Amino acid sequence: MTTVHHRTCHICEANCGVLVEMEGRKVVSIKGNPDHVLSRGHICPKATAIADLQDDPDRLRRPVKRTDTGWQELDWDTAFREIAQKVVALQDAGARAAFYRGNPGAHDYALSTQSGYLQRAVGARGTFSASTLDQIPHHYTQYQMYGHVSLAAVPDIDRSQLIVIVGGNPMASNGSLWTVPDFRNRVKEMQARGGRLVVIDPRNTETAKVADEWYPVKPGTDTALLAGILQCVLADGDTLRDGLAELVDDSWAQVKPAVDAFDLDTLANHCAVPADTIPTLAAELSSGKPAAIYGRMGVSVCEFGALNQWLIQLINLATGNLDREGGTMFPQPLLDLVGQVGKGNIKTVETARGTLPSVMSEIPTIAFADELSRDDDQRIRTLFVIAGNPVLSAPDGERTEEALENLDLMVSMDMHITETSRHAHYILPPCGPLEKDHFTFFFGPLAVRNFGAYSPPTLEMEEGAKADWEIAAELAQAILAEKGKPAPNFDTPRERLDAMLKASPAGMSLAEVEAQPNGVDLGPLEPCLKNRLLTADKTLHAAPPELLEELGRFAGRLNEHDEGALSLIGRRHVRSNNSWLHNSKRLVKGPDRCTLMMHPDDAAERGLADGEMASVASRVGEVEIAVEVTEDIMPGVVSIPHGWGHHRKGVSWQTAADHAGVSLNDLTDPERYDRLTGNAVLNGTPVTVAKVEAAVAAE
Ligand SMILES: Nc1nc2c(c(=O)[nH]1)N[C@H]1C(S)=C(S)[C@@H](COP(=O)(O)OP(=O)(O)OC[C@H]3O[C@@H](n4cnc5c(=O)[nH]c(N)nc54)[C@H](O)[C@@H]3O)O[C@H]1N2
Ligand SMILES: Nc1nc2c(c(=O)[nH]1)N[C@H]1C(S)=C(S)[C@@H](COP(=O)(O)OP(=O)(O)OC[C@H]3O[C@@H](n4cnc5c(=O)[nH]c(N)nc54)[C@H](O)[C@@H]3O)O[C@H]1N2
Ligand code: SF4
Ligand SMILES: [Mo]
Repeated sequence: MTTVHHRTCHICEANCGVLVEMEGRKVVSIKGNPDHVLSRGHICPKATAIADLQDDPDRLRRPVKRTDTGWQELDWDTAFREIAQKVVALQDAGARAAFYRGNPGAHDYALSTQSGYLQRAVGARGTFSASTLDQIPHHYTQYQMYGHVSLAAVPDIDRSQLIVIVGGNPMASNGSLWTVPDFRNRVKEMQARGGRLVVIDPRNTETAKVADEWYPVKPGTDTALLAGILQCVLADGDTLRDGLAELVDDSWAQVKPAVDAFDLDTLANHCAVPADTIPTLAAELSSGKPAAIYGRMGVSVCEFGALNQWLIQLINLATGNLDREGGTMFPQPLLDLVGQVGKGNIKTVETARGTLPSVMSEIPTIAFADELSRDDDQRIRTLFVIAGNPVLSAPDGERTEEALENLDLMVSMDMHITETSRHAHYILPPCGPLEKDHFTFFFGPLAVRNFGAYSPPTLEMEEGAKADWEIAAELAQAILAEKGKPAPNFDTPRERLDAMLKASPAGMSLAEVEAQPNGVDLGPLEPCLKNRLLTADKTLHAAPPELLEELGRFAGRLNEHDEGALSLIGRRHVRSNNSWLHNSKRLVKGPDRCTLMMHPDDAAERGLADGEMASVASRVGEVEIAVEVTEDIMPGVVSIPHGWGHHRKGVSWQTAADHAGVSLNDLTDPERYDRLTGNAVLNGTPVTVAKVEAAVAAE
């Protein structure tokens, strides 16, 4: 007898509804849920791999401790007690403690509601996280313009007639800071009503291939394109449409002169797009039909990430598309996170690298290895890594690995012995993915409809297993007990969720939400900016001084070129997820995906043929990798996917190790970062590429 369970897939931001068919504890099938209010039956190949994660024979089931003779299993109480004793002894010795939080934590509402307890018990100051390798420029810009780090405007694709995607690849990523499951069909529907998709990307991506137009752009130069589009949009005057004009502050008057200072040909030259592209895109975006411009990783993880996100907001504003049906709008989800968490902050932090920006109390991860290896009393000696793999995800992985060896105590919450957790003293593994519940916590505020969905655990917890949140809460209690302090009253995640749901405008209880297993649909997005602005004076801050100044700094870069070097960018694939799905046989099957994509002209110049080995070198490292010669990448640019490099000794994911690949981040350079936000620069790394001569290789 099989039973069918409704769930939300927890792997990526699309939050698809799935139907999991079970026979006892065996997964019979995982299918898209056609009745799900947001995903309408869509899933991608990663959803079926949830079964592989659940049943992964390499997954840790009990806490382990690193000893001279290898990893030793412990029971939970012993693990918690030993860790608590060490944490407190280090605290008493005045040792600095820190956290690194990885991406999967953002997909676990329960852990998100509890990990603060653990961080306070450990006394960790500030946090490193995957966010400063990712989306911090968005938070910075949203805070500056709208008054809250999480107040995001997303393209209303279901009613749009034109979407311009700059540096995003939703056909592979399934959308980011834009929860848009079933992207492919939503694009088809837009095209069927006469709408168009335009993609600006150095690579002819999976998204570019379903688009109506693709414009290659030189990595790291989009600011020129965006400033040019804005200049053209404002050429006939900067009058804002009714409804927006009254929301925008006086600084708007400074925008037009700032962008008029640029020469359009110089801008076009800088980003290497054909000269007429800029005015054409500007005209289309301001034609009056509902349209949106959206930018993601390609324009975030670069030197002018915040500047780019600001210009994107300004283009949507200037063309009248902000807060308009079919343009970009601010979701009003079932759980109103924006209304219930603080506005965030923009500060600075002192590090071994000097003063760096600190957005949302983050310490930029570009400084992670430095803070672990500094030689004063501020060196980090206690480190907790929660669902993260910074050895593969942060710039200069080899240096990160060396730095992790300096720690007095490292604890990883992870279900695998990974490139990172193999350096830990203790690894605390969570239960399987089907044993936990799920809520669309951070993604309702980014979704293309006003929505939310809760799913209960599909399976009962295996004997002796714990969810991430329980590990965090119980370890926090053990530390407090070790200090002789009373344990505070912890709300369970479900209690917190219920309270937050009831306090939201929709006002539903968790029980009511749970009664709708296909998700709760509150309808399409609606204009609402007037009531949402959270700046002190409740206006939209069009031209914050820091961003205007940054535009000036960019102007000084206009004629700089890295002579001779190739520009290295990353890429994502629909069957990978950052570093951690390579242990699923069904996801890694087929030809090797960790290749160096290179344009035929660049390959010919170096005597490289398809499949031959090349050595790729940057300022920080060198890797050897097979070349994939393809017209799908523009000349002068090469690409390696990130999240590979599983050849490191002692990892537990055997299938991943058999498909090791190389780590892109052994080449990326932590010296490169966004000056406004501290976010890492992960694309546009200058590299040289040379053929690996067989004779040399054999020596
Ligand atoms: N060059 C380059 N580097 C990049 C990027 C890029 O585009 N280019 N992208 C960046 C981005 S956007 C991100 S978000 C980061 C990601 O960076 P990280 O979050 O540091 O890395 P992940 O690969 O997501 O690793 C997640 C880890 O969590 C574990 N894990 C998975 N699920 C769970 C769970 O439920 N509980 C626990 N406790 N552990 C779990 C996995 O085994 C894995 O070890 O990488 C960044 N790095
Ligand atoms: N299948 C899959 N899905 C994922 C993930 C995954 O690893 N695999 N990761 C998840 C995570 S953590 C995130 S943050 C999202 C990311 O979601 P996206 O941002 O949509 O995904 P990326 O593939 O990083 O897309 C960035 C695009 O920018 C391009 N690019 C690089 N440099 C430049 C540049 O200078 N200018 C321009 N215009 N383009 C540039 C790249 O070629 C690439 O196509 O995806 C999420 N979803
Ligand atoms: S698109 Fe994302 S949420 Fe949807 S099935 Fe794939 S991994 Fe899961
Ligand atoms: Mo990410």
